[in-house]
Amino acid sequence: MNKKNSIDVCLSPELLHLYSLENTIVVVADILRATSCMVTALASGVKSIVPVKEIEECRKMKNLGYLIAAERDGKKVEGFDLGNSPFSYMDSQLKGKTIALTTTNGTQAIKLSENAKEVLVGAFLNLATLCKYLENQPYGVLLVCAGWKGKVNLEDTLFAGAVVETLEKSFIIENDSALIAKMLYQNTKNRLLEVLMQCSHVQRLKKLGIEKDIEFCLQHNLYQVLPMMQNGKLVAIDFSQLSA
Ligand code: 3SL
Repeated sequence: MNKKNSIDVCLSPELLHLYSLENTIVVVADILRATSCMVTALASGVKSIVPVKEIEECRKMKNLGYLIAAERDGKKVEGFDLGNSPFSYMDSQLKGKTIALTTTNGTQAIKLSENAKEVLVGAFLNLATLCKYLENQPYGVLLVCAGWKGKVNLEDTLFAGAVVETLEKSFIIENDSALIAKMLYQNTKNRLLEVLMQCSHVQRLKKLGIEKDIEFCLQHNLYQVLPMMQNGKLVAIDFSQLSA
C-alpha cells in the first residue's frame, strides 16, 4: 500500500513560514467572504479572477481591461466595479469576464501561497467537489486559513475542519492544528450558523447590514466548481475531466 500524504491546517497566514509548500497542494479558505465569492463567481460564469494584493495596483488594472473589485474592512472600496458580496457575482453580465480582486485577507493568503505545487480555493459552497479532487492527488494538503489581519478566526478553522474530517481516511494528520479544526467542526457542524453568530467577523458584517451573505456562505455543496491558480489567475478546472 502506498504511503499516505499528510493533511495539515495553517490557522493564520502569519504561521505560513512554519510550513513547507514544496509538493503541497494549498487550499486557501476565507469563508466570510472572499473564497465564497470566488467560488460563486466562477460557478456563475466569470472566466477568471486575478487576486491582487494592493488596492492601487488593482485600481490600475481597470486600464488593462479588467473589471475591478475591492473590499477593505468589509466594505466595497470607492471607485471599484464590485465589492466582496457573493450575490453581486451572480450577475449574468459578468459571464466570460476576468475580474481583478483585492480583499483584506483572502487575496493576501492566496498571494502568500503562490509557491505551492497547486493553489486551490475552498469554501463550504464547494466542499464536496474540493475533497473529491484532493482525495486522488499524490501530494500533501495544507489548508491555509486567511483569518483576519493575521489573527485566527472561527469560520475558516471550521471549514478546514470539515475538509480534514472528510479526508482523514485518505491522509495522515501530523499536527494538532488539523485535529483542533476537525474536532471543532465535529462538535458544531449541526449548528454552524448559531455558533458563528458569536464570531468577530459576523459581528463586523452584521454592523454593515450584510447578514444574508453569512447564511449564504455557510451552505454546503451548492456548487461543483473548483477554482485553481493558473498563470496568476483563478480559473475553474474541469472537474469532470480530471476525475475521469
Ligand atoms: O478578508 C477578506 O478577504 C474578506 O473576505 C473580508 S469581508 O468578508 O469582505 O469583509
